[in-house]
Amino acid sequence: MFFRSLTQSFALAAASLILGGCAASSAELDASQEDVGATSQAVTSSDTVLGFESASAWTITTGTKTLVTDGVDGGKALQLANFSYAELSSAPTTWSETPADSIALEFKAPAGTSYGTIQLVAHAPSVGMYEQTLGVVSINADRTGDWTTLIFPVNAVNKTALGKKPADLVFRLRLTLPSSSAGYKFDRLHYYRPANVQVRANQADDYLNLHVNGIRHSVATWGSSKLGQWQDVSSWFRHGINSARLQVENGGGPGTYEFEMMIDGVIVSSLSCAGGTCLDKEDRMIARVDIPLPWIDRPESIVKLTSNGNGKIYVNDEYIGLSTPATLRLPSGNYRIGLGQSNDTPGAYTGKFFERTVNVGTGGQTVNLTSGSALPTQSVSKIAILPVKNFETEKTHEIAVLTQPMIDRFVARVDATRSKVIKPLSYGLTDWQVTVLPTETQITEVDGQVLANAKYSAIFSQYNAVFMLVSAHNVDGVRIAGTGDGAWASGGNLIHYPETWAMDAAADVPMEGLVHESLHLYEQDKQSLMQRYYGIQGLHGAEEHGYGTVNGSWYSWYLLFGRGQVGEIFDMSTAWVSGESNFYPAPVNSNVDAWVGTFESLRYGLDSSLSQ
Ligand SMILES: [Ca+2]
Ligand SMILES: [Ca+2]
Ligand SMILES: [Zn+2]
Repeated sequence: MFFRSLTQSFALAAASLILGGCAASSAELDASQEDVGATSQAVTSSDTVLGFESASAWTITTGTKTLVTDGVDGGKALQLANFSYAELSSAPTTWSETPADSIALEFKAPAGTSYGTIQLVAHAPSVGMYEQTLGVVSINADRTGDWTTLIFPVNAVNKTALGKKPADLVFRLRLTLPSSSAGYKFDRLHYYRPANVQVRANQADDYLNLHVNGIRHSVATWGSSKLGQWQDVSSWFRHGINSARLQVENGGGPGTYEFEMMIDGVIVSSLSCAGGTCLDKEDRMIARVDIPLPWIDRPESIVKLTSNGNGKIYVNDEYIGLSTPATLRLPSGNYRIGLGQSNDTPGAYTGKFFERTVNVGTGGQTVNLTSGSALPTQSVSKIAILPVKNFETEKTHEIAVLTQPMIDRFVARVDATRSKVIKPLSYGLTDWQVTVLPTETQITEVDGQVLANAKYSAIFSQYNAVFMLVSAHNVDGVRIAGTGDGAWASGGNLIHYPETWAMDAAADVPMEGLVHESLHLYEQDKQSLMQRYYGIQGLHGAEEHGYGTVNGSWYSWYLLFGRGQVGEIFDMSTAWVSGESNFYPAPVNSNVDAWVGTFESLRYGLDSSLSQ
């Protein structure tokens, strides 16, 4: 195809020059190559002309013409500067490709270019095409700062003429643009044919995702009805060369996958764990494979994201590793684009979240993510506090006795934890509605179960979670050995919490232990309801992700984990060995394979069936 033949012909030209003993730099090679081409053939190769690989393949009426390396393919693009109206004409060429209904030109204007028009004209007298205007495309500031695709229609008459493959084909670009010393760039004039991309997973054990240009898409999960089905995923891809990375994560038990990708009916990738290419481990990424893709044509738009005050960008509930202001190129389609803004000063956390539903078309658009109000609370989880007056542990059978001051302190600190940590950590998207249940007289722990009593059988249909408060002191106020040193979360709906962890600070101080256990509820919820991977070791994965030296408290880790902003790379999965401490040395924030954490679960609340 065009892309490949261009590279080959260019490489051959460069090699012949080196044989001739020319010790030129790469910049000089281009000029020399043009001389060779100009003397040896009257018709310049269409790869050279249409690929803008040679400055001499195009002539200009005015302005400054430079060959630059900021191109979209073939290594070079043509840059034109210092003109306000100019006509850029190609050397006569022959174009052997079968015509399509439109022709695309890749174009890049300096950021902020406020107006302009680009007209494409084709001229080939041998087939009766005389100065045929194919179309005019307008430029505005939204459509600047990155490459954009200008599309010109080819009518039936011109299509027939071009189909005769004339040897005297000349293209002219008539440019009306603000005079710029930075210049405008042109590359890859080509027939535009939107591609159809499909994927299929025959096996997914457990989460098989395709990350396209840094945005995660689920192909299939264990047991999903998508297994074995071809899915049209054309809308995941933007124009040009896409970065596509297959990632498979294994929750438990065996882990494997089988994946195929097809472009326009041709299989371009067929991958599986065969041959031991999967990491045979649980609770981590077991495969990460970059899939090299050919150039494809797809509708897309430059999308400039701005905000009043910067913030972290989310696409469809997933952090994408970027902050505003940012310029993205997104495939056409509908997106929920979010922005998280926060003050992360310890003890004074704040957080708010903005979101816009954006219909991405073609060309360019600017979206101010803070133009509306921050989102109100999205989910309120119903929490019951169950104080247990007399608690008999399985271990010692001694009775731990809870006092009213213990209950009061816990209730106050639950509220401080809610308002000062959980709410800002979720960017204000989640809240708790807390009910203090009548104090239970006595609970005896049986097989670790604390709510086995029949009277509690319906409690989880009324509350999303129960925080059970138990004492660690006997009736005389003496600490019972071996109790009160730990809290635990189970089943995504129960936290067992010791009074000792409430009595260690004032009533208005959040409880770090409760933040931890609450995040366990959210991650358990996320795993079971949302079928999502939330990172190596989940909430306990701080060290595995390089956060081994958090100063003073784990709050900074909890903020990242709760907001889905923990950077994970495949190397962390290979480095981490369960039960050992050869953890990843430092956090990773660039070239991240997956941003993990429990943002979605916090946003939508515990057990969505109850909280909506
Ligand atoms: Ca090029
Ligand atoms: Ca598995
Ligand atoms: Zn834990």
